[in-house]
Amino acid sequence: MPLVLHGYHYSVYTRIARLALAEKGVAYQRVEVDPFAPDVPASYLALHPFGRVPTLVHDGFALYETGAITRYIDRAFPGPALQPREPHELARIDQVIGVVDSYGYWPMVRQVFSHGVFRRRLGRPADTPEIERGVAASTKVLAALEPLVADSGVSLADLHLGAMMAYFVLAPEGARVLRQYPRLAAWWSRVSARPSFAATDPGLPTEGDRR
Ligand SMILES: N[C@@H](CCC(=O)N[C@@H](CS)C(=O)NCC(=O)O)C(=O)O
Repeated sequence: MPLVLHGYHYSVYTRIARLALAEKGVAYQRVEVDPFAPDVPASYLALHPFGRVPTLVHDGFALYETGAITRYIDRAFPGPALQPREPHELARIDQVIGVVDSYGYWPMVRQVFSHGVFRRRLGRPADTPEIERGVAASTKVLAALEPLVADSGVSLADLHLGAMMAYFVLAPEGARVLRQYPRLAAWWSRVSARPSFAATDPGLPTEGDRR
C-alpha cells in the first residue's frame, strides 16, 4: 500500500511525522513541498487547504495536521506502540503535544531558531529583539514541560517536543534555557540519542540554499 509523506526538508512538523515513521519502522516515499515558496502547487493545496506541511497520503487516504498524522501512523502500522493505553499517561502525552503546538512552536522554532540560527545561515539579518521575545516565551514553555516529560521509553510526545528541541538548542540562547531545567535536559540527552533522531536530522542550510 503506497505511503507518501509530503513535507519540507527543514520543517519541524515534517520531522515529527518522519520520526514516528522511523520509530515504527515503516517505509514511505517523500515528496518535497516548500510551504514558504510563493508558488505552492495547486495539487498540494488540494491536499492541504492551509498550505502547511506535512500531509500524509496512505493508499489514497490523505491526512493533514501532524498530531492526527502521528496518531494515525501509530494506530495503522505494526511496530512498537508510541502511545500508552492507561488514561492518565495518555492524557499527559496529549497534553505535552498540545503545549508544544500551542505555546512552544512559535517561540522555540520560529523566533529563537529561525532568527538565531536559520536566517543567519542564509545570510539574512537576525532580529535580536525577536530572539529575546522567543527566549522569554520559551522559558515559560520549558518550565511547564519540566514536570511533564517522561523519564523512560518513547512516545509521540517525545517525538513532537524532540523535533522542536533539536532546533531550539542549536541556538546558544536556546541551549542556555534548557540548562535551567535539569529533568528536561536529562530527557533531551536520552531522547536525542535515539536512532530515529539521527535518521531524520535535516541538517542546516548551506550557501546553495540561499534565495
Ligand atoms: N498545525 C499544523 C502546523 C504545520 C506547520 O505549521 N508547518 C510549517 C512548517 S514546520 C509550515 O508549513 N509553515 C508554513 C507557513 O507558516 O506558511 C500541523 O500540525 O501540521
